[in-house]
Amino acid sequence: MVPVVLLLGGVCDHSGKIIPIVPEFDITDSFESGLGQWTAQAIDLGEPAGTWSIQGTTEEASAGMHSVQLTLDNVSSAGKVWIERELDAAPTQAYDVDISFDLASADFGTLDLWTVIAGAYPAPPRAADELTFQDDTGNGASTDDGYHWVSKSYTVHARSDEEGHLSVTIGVWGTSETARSYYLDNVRLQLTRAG
Ligand SMILES: [Ca+2]
Repeated sequence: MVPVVLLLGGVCDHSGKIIPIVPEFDITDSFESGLGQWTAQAIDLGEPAGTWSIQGTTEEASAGMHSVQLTLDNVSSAGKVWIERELDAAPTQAYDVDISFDLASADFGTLDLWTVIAGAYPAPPRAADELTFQDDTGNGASTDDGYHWVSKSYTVHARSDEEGHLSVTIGVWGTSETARSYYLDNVRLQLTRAG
């Protein structure tokens, strides 16, 4: 019998028993040992380029003792910094990619917020029009009282290349000419084959 896909996220076998759909990849990273399998990337830094850094830190953490700090002196008002991880997936396979993480931001209110980057691609993005931009970096506070952790969760769709390459990015797009730092922690990537 052909399995019937249920809205609850499972399939029925011939006896009617529900078999949960298990993601092909279920990756968590709390950065307790630095960047691990993630690499640091930056583009559109201006001329001369604004300084930036991406590194492990104990200044902030939402899980454990460590997180990743993203810092950008955004002299171009267009800089983008992100961490990137390449996965070894099935060749030319479409995936639903759930990307969730905690973001510590000092951006309060509703004005002059930066923009979150979160996406998945067959080849690592190296230009602004190849990136996926999400919502803003606001921390939910109405006054300037330092960093707050915000939980972020996005679902994107991507197809791996012929060799199974699939890259995931998480970062920020600097949309104003200021210098800022953000922190990432508690990343979870879940990839499920799309039909
Ligand atoms: Ca951590």
